[in-house]
Amino acid sequence: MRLPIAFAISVALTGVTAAHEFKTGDLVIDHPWSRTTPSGARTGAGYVTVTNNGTETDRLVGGSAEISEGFELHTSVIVDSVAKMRPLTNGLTIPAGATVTLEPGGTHAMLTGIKEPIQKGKPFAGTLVFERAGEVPIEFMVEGFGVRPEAAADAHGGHQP
Ligand SMILES: [Cu+2]
Repeated sequence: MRLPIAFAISVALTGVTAAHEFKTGDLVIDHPWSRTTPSGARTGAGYVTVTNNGTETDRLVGGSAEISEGFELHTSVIVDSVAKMRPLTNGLTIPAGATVTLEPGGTHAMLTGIKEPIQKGKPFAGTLVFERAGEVPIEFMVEGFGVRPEAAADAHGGHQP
């Protein structure tokens, strides 16, 4: 009786994904998420996957989060084997037919001036702003810091807003 169990799991996973996906025009915004921050932290980070199903390039140019004063797009670069952050002043290009992922250790949304620690299990509202698609309301889910192993390589701890 293995098949019915596998089927049930697959349905359950699909349900979770579908519940945390946002669409606007040709864009599919999948699983915006953030991580818990230690008390006293002034910055957090937002991650998301955006797929452009259209025929024209779009660009992620900004956004907001209800728990922070600022929202900046950053990319991480390695300089002399030290990870550093650089603002994406022209936004992030999302080519037609492409999927672009913001993730730990790479491009991310820096949430500056957070008003209280970001806590696991406490999702928060926000927006993403695209050049063509405009402003899209989303919700960030919050995962624990240990969820993703690559998180250890992320340089967020040393980042100053
Ligand atoms: Cu940053």
